Amino acid sequence: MFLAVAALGALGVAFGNSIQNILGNAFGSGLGGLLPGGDRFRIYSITGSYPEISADKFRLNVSGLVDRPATLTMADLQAMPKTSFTKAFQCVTGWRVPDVHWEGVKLSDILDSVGVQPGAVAVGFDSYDHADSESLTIDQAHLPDVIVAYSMLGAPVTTAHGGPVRLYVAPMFGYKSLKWLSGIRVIDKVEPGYWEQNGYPVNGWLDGTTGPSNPNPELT
Ligand SMILES: Nc1nc2c(c(=O)[nH]1)N[C@H]1C(S)=C(S)[C@@H](COP(=O)(O)O)O[C@H]1N2
Ligand SMILES: [Mo]
Repeated sequence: MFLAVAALGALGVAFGNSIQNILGNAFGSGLGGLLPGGDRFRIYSITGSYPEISADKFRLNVSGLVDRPATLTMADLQAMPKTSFTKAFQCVTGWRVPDVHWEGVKLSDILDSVGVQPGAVAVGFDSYDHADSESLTIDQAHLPDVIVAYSMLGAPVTTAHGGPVRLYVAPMFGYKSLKWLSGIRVIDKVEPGYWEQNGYPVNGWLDGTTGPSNPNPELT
């Protein structure tokens, strides 16, 4: 198990080094269809290991430019209105898993519950891995298919997939869907995360456009 995880970690580092090539290939080849080995998840961890957080110990810190900072437990999340839908998961490198069932809480419901203050421009996300991070503009964060997910594939999100809780940003490539979510910070500017610092677009829309607003709402 340790070796397998370490090997995956090395893969992640290799991706980081040649990320421009991968991007070029993925965008140049019509994303998906032509690439080998479709329809299954690859497990990514840039650290080469998984943070093990039990559902009991899990806490989600919501802070920054909000009226009521909060520390949410799993029970708190499950008590909030549940959103569920079936949508594909697509990595920018070409693999794609269709018809994944997702359950969780809309990020916008969490933001509404804490009260976003004037001056908020973006939302930053932290991971229990202390390595990856992400952010979205405040408009992107309010899209109805951007969720804080506690279930995927019909079961609680596994540790490998970023459980107990991961982000799922349906209209964007997989790298935006931060695993092992530990914190949500309402902030005054977009903060490019690990994958963006290595060359992926900050606005990771599935159709490859790179502007801040959703070019193609019906695509997802
Ligand atoms: N914390 C963390 N989140 C992450 C990653 C990662 O390495 N670490 N990889 C991203 C990338 S590039 C993809 S495609 C998906 C992969 O999700 P999976 O490992 O559940 O297949 O997770 C995203 N979220
Ligand atoms: Mo990815």
